[in-house]
Amino acid sequence: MVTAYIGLGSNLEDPEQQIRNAVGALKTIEGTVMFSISALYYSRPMGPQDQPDYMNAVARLDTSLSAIALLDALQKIENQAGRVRKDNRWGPRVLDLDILLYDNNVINSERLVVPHYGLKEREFVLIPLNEIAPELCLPDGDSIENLSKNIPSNGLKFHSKLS
Ligand code: A4P
Ligand code: MG
Repeated sequence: MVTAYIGLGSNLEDPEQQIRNAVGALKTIEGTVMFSISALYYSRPMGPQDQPDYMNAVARLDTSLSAIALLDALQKIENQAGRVRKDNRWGPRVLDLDILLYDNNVINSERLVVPHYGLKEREFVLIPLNEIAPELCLPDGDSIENLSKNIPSNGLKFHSKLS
């Protein structure tokens, strides 16, 4: 089994419900168990500002799937939530599921870059990740606890517990 961390985000069509539904769907991925889930956080949009605030959370999954098979499963869940991929970078979305970490693996393929390229700069990833895995280190040795301590909170707000 491999430990993977997944970033969940939504800012359209009842984001809280979208994240709750996605958590339910993550639990049904074959060969996978959800070990833990952070609280739900409100965050200011990164990227274009003319879009609603986001809800974000981070889940820890233990999985026997390869990284690509896990990505396929996540994209299926995004599609089932009605996600339509548009060209506007960082635009609003019903559901975004990103693989943040896949054990200590470094992956640089056409479809998959792990650790996720924005992990170290995003308070809405680091703070929920630190909530569930403060002891975690990235493949380059950086500690999640240090990264999350040093990131400006940018208005990130606890919303509610998910579990
Ligand atoms: N891909 C490569 N690596 C990964 C990975 N580690 N996990 C590829 C998931 N997918 C990965 O993704 C585009 C392609 O990235 C996929 O087909 C996959 O093969 P996408 O989900 O279709 O597009 P995207 O998410 O719009 O692109 P991008 O650039 O990854 O967006 P981001 O960086 O995820 O940003 N503000 C707040 N507050 N909270 C948010 O959650 N999210 C975004 C999206 C913008 N602003 C936000 C938030
Ligand atoms: Mg994405």
